[in-house]
Amino acid sequence: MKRKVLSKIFATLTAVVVGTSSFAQDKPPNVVLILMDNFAYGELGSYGGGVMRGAPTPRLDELAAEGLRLMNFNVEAQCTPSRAALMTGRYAIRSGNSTVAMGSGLPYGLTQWEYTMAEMFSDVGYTTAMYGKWHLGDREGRLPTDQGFDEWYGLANSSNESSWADNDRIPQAVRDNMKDISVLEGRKGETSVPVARFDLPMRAQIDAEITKRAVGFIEREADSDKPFFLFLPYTQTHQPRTPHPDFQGKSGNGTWGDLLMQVDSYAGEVLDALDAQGIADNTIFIFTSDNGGDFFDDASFPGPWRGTYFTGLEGSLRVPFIVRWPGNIPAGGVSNEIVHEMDLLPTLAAIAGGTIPEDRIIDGMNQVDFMKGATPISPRESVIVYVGADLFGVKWHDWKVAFKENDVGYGAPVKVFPTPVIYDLINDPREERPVSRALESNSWVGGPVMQTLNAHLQTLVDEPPIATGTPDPYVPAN
Ligand SMILES: [Ca+2]
Ligand SMILES: [Ca+2]
Repeated sequence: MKRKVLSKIFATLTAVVVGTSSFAQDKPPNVVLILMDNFAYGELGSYGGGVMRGAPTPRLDELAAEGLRLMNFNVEAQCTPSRAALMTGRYAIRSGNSTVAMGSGLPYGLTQWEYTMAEMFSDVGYTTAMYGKWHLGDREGRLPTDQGFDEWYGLANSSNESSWADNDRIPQAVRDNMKDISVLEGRKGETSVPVARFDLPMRAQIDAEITKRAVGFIEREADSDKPFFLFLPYTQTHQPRTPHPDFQGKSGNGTWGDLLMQVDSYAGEVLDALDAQGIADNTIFIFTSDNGGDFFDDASFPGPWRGTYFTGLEGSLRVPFIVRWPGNIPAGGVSNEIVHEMDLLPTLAAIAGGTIPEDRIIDGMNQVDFMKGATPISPRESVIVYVGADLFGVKWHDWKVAFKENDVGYGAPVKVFPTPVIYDLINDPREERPVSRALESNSWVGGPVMQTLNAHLQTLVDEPPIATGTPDPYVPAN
């Protein structure tokens, strides 16, 4: 490791001596994007959790101190929609991914027509890899290597399938009709192949393997003349929650504390690999989550907010977001400005020199100036709140207008408000007081919110969403 750092310094010196600009300055930054699964807003120490949630999170707290920490970073409410929005820079309803797939047999995920973050990076010369949970399609043509990744390892679907592997209540006729539940591996242009049976013991192991592969990738790519995009959608802390044997029982506070230790430790291993290769300064490092916490009773702390994933509440939509880019993003920043995961595509494209398509609606906004501290204001004023294909409300600045509400993401009925309610997210962060002073003196909020919503609804008329289950090749009608 030391020798590599020295050789890098020597190469830089040589470049300066011979009068060319140094290689490190010319190369666009690498990007490491950690996407946790069902990891709620309040879990990290830097978000009010850590020891209070059973284990300190020193590595990720240090990362927050070195970078920018957002308090109003928004995502979609479920796994597949969130990943679709992240990858495409578009609300998930546009790509036919408004809900998680329920095994209908139709193809789900992204049509090849969608332009993903990985394709953007690939088109400007990045090496791209994904290790982890995809959940954007589970058949040939829909896997990560069909959408811009040079290689991948992990799960096509979600982690709950690990509990089906040895489930003796599944009738043989049903099992015969099920796909094998496997961990897959693949390279661009090749068929992905099963490399492990995805059962509960493997469930406990897979995030360690993801980390090992991430470290190996960084070691392999550090000296390349190409920058890299490394996407790490970890599989914990989605249910079933199973710490690796290395962490089982280590926190003394139960499964959640053990997992929190594991999450922080694995992120630390990836950070250490960047340091060891001497490339941390030229790497944008992002840590975030696909949606809020689980609805099962043994996990999920949304911090000051209320609700689980699969709801339209802030506890579903706001997740931790830390971005570090030394020398470019001021250290120690904290902001309550609205940013959405869809913004990452245009933001990272602007940094990497990529372009985003102009033949379709892109909802993401370029946040480079905001993240670099050139302005304290995010260009984003609003978020349309969907749960599935259902419109639940609109966030606009510090307000939310809700048309529908469910208190828990599963097994709870949806309340439909005959007249939309206004939540004041500054004074009522838990969204518990729909009839409050906010209604009396701030019903003006309805104006800008309804205008925002109408503009959004018009885009769905102008460019009809791709129907769920649409096969490839998809070609837009207009
Ligand atoms: Ca999720
Ligand atoms: Ca594509």
